[in-house]
Amino acid sequence: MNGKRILTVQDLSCVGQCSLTVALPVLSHYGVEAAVLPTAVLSNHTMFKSWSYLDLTAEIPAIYENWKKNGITFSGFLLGYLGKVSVMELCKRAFDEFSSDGAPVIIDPAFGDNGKLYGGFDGEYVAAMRDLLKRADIILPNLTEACFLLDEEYKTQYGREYAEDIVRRLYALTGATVVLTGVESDGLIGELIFDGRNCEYVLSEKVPRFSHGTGDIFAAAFAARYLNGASLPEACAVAGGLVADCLKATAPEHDYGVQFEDVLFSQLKK
Ligand code: PXL
Repeated sequence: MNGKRILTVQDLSCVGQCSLTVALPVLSHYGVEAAVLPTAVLSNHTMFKSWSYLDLTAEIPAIYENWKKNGITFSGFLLGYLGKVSVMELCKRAFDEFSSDGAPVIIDPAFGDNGKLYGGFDGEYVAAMRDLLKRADIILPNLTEACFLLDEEYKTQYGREYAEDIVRRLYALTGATVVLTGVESDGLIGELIFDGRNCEYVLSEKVPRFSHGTGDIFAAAFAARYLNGASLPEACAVAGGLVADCLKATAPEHDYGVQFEDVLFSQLKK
């Protein structure tokens, strides 16, 4: 173990195989110590018919006060579903106060999919996220989030020119390296990386299935591999491969997340 400790900031959905319930096992499995800042506790994620929501913003200053007293710092940050604008301001404080040298800030905007915002989010949330992303080193939007961030029309049919224009504009907006996820090209699916100089695609076979939580799995595996020294394309390939394997392993009738557990377990046995 090389001693990397990442702080992941996202909600705890008690049921739903998303956010912290996937980030924790995946980060650990791929070799980094996972520390958490839970932003909210939900009964289940917001793709279910109903959900309860306990906002934890009020607790965060006390958590920070004690991290300060205990001299705690982090070698990286991974932000996912934050839930409230108030949490975003506190995230900026965390970057200022708890970064060890060179700690990358990786942000998945995690506010929408399939052309729509998740339940409970609106234009104000998107605007605040636009601002927060300026603090990131790497951002991991899907195409839906990219379009909301850029006020761009969401398309399901597009060419490489459209995707490359999107990543260039996101880079101009945020100054962060852009890893656009769920990009489809030539019948394949994967990521388009833009680091301010070159566009690079990391594509593989498309598993013909959609599921919630795949973005969270991708982000956790990507962040862990990147923090442990993988290049951006290598981290994308590992994370994208994991998502594909999880989709394949998920029973057809299982409709709220991916059954990633057997996939991780079988990797351990190798
Ligand atoms: O997987 C993204 C996500 C995370 N957390 C909550 C969600 C969702 C997607 O719907 O509702 C609470």
